[in-house]
Amino acid sequence: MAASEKKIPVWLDCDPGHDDAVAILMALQLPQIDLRGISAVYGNAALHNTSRNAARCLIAFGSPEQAKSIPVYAGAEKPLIKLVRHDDEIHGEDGLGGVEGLPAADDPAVVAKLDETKGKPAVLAIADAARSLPDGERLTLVATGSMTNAALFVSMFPDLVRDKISQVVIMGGAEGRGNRSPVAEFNILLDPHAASILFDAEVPVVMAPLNVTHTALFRTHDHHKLLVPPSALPSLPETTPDATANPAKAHTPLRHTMSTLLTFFASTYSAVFNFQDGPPVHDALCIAYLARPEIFQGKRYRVDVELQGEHTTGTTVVDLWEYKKDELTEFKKDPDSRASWGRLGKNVFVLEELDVPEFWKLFQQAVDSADKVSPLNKKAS
Ligand SMILES: [Ca+2]
Repeated sequence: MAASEKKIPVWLDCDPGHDDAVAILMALQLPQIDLRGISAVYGNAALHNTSRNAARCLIAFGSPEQAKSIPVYAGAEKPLIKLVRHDDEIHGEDGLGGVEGLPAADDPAVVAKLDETKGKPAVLAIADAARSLPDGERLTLVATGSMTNAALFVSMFPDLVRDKISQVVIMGGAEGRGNRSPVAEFNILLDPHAASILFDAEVPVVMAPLNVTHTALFRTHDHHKLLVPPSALPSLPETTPDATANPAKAHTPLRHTMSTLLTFFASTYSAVFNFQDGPPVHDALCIAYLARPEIFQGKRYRVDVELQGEHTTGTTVVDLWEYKKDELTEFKKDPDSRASWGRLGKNVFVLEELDVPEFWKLFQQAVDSADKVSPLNKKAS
């Protein structure tokens, strides 16, 4: 990226979560991204866990300057209408099960980080971050948990969304498959009403669905490169013996932490979903899409969320065959207008393919960068 190119101002709304943690690391370290703030939402674990986990990841994966300047807010603790649920089975009870080396949830630095923003709702903070940008600049909102905070934000600030939000990039949904029901994906299933509100807001929404996130598997050779970067061991071959059978010692404490994070995630994905080749790092794709959109392919569709199905609540109904095209009057009028992304338009750009090796290059680049600034590495020296 040329020095003259502008970084993309980003707000990350998340529910860390192992894959959210990877997204946080990439958002902090990729040079294309200017992370302005993080908000947490209930989801993979309860809000008091996900908000602390967001602060733990910020402090561990960012530079000391980033840990100081980037705020962390606690957002919604429950869905708009449905009862709250969490996902201990995949992420452990506190949302970051099995991860070694992070600051503890009650570490004074973590507690202090959340005390800074106590009492201010996350949606107001997102609004302030958007408003604070100079004329002509817009904030990108990334949502990698349930869409509750995002739905509240677009409902409360429609003018600001039109004028100061460039797009909302989410991990969630699927074309025809599910992971927490036969056809519903977890983030949408948690709060389908919120997803529906967000999708019909007059702002471009980009969706990274299971169909594409399930291609970004953290495989053995990626694990080897994480443990020992090729720059430290130039002769490391592409295909090495099974890392899980005989793991190399991590080159740095940060790499050890990321290795334990992805190993735990691999074990639950293997146990629950029978993923044998490695866990998919769903949420990280949103950050990769912002940094390098050209490594993705996708298409704009009408997407509705099933709110009342007996077997299908939370399904993202992607109109692949354009059955609804006659109803999409705003899209027909002007497909470049903000209204064409709303209730009467093709409302979601759905990512469908990813250049997976290029994605993992971005991940390794972010880890290389984190290695230089992470306080985890300083503690050990
Ligand atoms: Ca997540």
